[in-house]
Amino acid sequence: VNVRQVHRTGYHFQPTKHWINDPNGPMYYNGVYHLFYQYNPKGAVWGNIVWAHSVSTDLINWKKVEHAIYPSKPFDQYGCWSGSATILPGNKPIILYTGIIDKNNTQVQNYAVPANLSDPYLREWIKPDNNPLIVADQSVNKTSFRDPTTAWLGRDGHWRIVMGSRRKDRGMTHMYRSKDFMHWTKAGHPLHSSAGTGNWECPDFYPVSISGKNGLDTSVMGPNVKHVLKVSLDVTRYEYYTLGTYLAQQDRYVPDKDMIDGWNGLRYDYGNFYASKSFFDPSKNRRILWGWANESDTTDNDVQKNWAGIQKLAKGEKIEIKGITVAQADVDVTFTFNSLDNAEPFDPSWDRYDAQKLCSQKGSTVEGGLGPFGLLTLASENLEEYTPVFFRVFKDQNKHIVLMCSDASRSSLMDPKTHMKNGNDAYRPSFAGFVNVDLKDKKLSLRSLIDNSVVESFGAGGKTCITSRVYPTLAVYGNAHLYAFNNGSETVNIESLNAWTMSRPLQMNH
Ligand code: DQQ
Repeated sequence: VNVRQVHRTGYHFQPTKHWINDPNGPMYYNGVYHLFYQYNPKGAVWGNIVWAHSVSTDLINWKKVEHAIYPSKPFDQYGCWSGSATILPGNKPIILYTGIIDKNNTQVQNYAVPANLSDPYLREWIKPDNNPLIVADQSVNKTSFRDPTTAWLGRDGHWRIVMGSRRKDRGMTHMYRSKDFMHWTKAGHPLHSSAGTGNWECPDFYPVSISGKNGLDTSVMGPNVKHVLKVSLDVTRYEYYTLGTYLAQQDRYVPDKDMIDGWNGLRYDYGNFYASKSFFDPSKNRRILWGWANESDTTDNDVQKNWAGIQKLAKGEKIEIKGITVAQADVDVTFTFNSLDNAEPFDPSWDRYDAQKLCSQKGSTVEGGLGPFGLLTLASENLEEYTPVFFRVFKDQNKHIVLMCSDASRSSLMDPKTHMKNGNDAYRPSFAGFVNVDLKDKKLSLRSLIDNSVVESFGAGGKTCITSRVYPTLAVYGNAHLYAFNNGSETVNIESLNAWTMSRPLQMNH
């Protein structure tokens, strides 16, 4: 076995070889899910970017088909960058993407359409001669003008899209409108902008229901609808989102009062997750989100183990979860505790927004009051390597603050200095987020999807998500261990714990 293959993901989407970055143009069309993605057909570093294409009927088993879009015309000869799909009336998919037209990275917006709508996989895409559709005018920074969104239809019957951009240091989404999808006019103002956030990439703008749990199609508006604007911040490589109101009359998006634009805003995922994009799946009335979990390293049918009864974890205890393949597993655990009295005080000098700093100071072995408790994933026999995912509860005047950490710093014995990524040490921070949860039922749940080099965790039913990429040397395959642990003085109970081995889909023909 090639040693590098031990870190291949089993059930997260990954091409069989070479570089992948942003998910592009995800859509559901006539019973088939399509995922396009930024891909280098020639190597394992960013470059030579094409839109690779895979299809699936269940989002688990994927089949790779021909590259959909690749540089071949003057309007994209230096690169085919990110973009989105829209299904036009008459059930006609269309892709908008960013073309790079010169060595200076000048960006234009192009479209592509399927050559044959009766091919169930839509293998071949055509880039008509009236491209590019949109070229930056004088008011637009033409090297920061990319990643068109899925279009939405206004009440006036005109389509709208936004592109990520900036004016100096102000991040913004330039908006364009069109009656026929072919002729686009720039709106007089951006849909939204925010000072000091730097360039915005991969914007995503969509409605969410405030009265139900179903996802909504992108053009839905109305009284029970709010909107989400998500952007990827080029400077920090973090994404954030706000929830707010789309003022359709003025064509402006206004974040809610308590929302924060920029680094301190809410994130879908507090770990390694970028350039995400969502789409509406009409077959299940849900909105599905794909994100890119960048490599951080250098250049049976499922067995279920159900635990009966309550397990107690006193301070310093850990119990091993056995009977499954823990290097490729889905673990769902609910912790309960009898009291919040032992929670450590939250020092007012700590930065309320810098969860990551707090986790780096208060790691899984630093004893606390209520917590740290959680899971030790991808652990080697003698704990030379492990990736702990855990909670720590603080008291702050009359409320509690819950911190969730996914600490990659002890994940691998590989020397981060000798295994450099782009000239930097391997990226192994202690990812972290605060969990906005009310602890009155004295319960915290944690679910982790462990996939050889991925640890993707959902705190409190997904209120806070953290994805880490880790590359253990000992804790691989059958040599990996999984534990539940507690290093706080307050005893915690495991109210329920379910763990499953995840199989590798039969057709990992990405
Ligand atoms: N990646 C693409 C760009 C996008 C960036 C290029 C985000 O279109 O802005 O591969 O990761």
